[in-house]
Amino acid sequence: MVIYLDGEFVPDEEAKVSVFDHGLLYGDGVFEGIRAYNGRVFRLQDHIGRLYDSAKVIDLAIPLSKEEMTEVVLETLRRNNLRDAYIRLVVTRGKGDLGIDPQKCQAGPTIFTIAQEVGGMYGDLYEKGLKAVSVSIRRNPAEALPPNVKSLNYLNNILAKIEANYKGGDEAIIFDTNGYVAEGSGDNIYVVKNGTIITPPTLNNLRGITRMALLEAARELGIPTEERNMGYFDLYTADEVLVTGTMAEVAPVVWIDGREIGTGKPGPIAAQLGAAIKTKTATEGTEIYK
Ligand code: PXG
Repeated sequence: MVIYLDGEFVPDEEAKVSVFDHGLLYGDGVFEGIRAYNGRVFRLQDHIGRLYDSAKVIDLAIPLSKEEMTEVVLETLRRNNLRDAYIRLVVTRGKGDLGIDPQKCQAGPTIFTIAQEVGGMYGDLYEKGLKAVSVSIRRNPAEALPPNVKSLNYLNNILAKIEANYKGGDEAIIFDTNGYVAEGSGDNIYVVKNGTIITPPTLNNLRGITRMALLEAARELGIPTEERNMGYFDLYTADEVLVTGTMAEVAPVVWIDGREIGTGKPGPIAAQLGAAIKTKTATEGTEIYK
């Protein structure tokens, strides 16, 4: 496997980052998780845009242009001969000292890209449906660390996942500090009620690229969409619940906190949207080999 690291392509065993890197010491950095299907990178410009937005918010100046960063992603795929892959793009504050002050990171950002083959994250659960559990951990409030920043500090999500694991769930449902549904640990969440697909506005969750594609697909299929705050009442009484993400793709949820959702089986709207997203991922995107 060949890794892009700070301007060079190196074998993975040589791709090493300093123990003084603030990405490691403080989670001071940002990242993207991107997928390529059938020789095309899905919504690459949206991912690059989100990376630069995340970096802007944490006042991290990325020393590459968006065009150069796009080429880094494509070239990493080419060097590894990949057509279907998961791509991890990471930008950290770089090497500093043992203080938190980012001004000490004089060397500038560390940038690396890993591309590897990947399977479906939830295995046979796409057919059976996921069990999800509400967790007591709350999503970072926007006034502390906006969930729109895809930062290297994922402890909030990891604590939620740990709690979900202990409670026997395949995924966590995280609420915000106001009691509204926010998202899963690594995916956005939706409720289907009376034919309408409803999802929370993006103040308390990550502005998912798959979320954008799903809402687009729903509109194309004539399925009404609504963005509004929801509580656990909306979850338990839903006809269907689903989650989406670059890794998760479209996954139906059939059980939440002991309650069966709808019929207790994956529903027709989740299936329809799952198929629509599959078509989009298979046919759209930036060509890797031209
Ligand atoms: N919410 C959160 C908190 C995420 O981390 C999503 C939503 C979905 O966004 P996209 O743009 O992918 O549709 C994510 C992204 C993993 C893993 O291993 C998941 C993500 C990122 C990195 C790793 O499950 N999810």
